Amino acid sequence: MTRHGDELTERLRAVSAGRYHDRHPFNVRMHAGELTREELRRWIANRFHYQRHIPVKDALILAKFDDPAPRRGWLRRIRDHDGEREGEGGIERWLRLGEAAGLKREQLLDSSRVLPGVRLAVDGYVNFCRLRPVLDAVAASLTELSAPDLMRTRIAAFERHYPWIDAEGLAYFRTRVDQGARDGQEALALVLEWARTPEEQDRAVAALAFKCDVLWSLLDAVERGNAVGPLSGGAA
Ligand code: PQQ
Repeated sequence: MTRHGDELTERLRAVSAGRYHDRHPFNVRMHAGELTREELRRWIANRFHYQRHIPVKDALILAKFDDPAPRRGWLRRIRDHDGEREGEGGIERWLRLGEAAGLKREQLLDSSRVLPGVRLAVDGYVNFCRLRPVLDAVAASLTELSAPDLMRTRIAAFERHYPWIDAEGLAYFRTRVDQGARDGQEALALVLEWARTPEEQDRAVAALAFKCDVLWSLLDAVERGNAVGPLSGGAA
């Protein structure tokens, strides 16, 4: 790798090391087995809001590519989440995780449990990818370089501390270990290719920091729960 590539990779890794949500108190409690059933269900229902918007933001990024090769790779991400047909893909696997945890899929699909702060965090990420140049939007996805380790920790924690969730419900996380690693490496190669000037490199680092903040804010809202008052229609 070129020297500029090494330096930028190092800067990006430093951002993740300091700000990635694996260190968020809610995740720390999840991994220690300290979450109640209700807290876990709240997390699953709210994280579904994030999951279902990932292919939307990926479609916005797709439209920014000029070349077929990155478009092909990015299209695969949308397929990973949406599946090739009904009943397949990451979104379906997340719905099954919800069911394994005792939630009805309608409770996830109707967004009735989505907290205001989660809505804003997800909107923030989608709009960032909608409005920013392709370099920034792709760099924001680089949290995925850290996600596989977190998935492994999470799978072990669920198996150990939350056996009431059927092991089959964990298929989402198992699939994401490899998908996340591959997606992260592909996105990193693009960012290293594109971010040549100091200004571009600063933008890539800032985009990753922003994305870490999105994930952190989402967990802040989940941790706080419904203390701000009932959600619209009292559906919570
Ligand atoms: N991040 C992206 C992205 O930004 O394109 C896509 C995903 C993540 C996923 O599909 C995930 O499942 C996912 N999961 C976690 C997690 O559960 O902690 C984190 C992240 C991430 O780091 O952005 C993603």
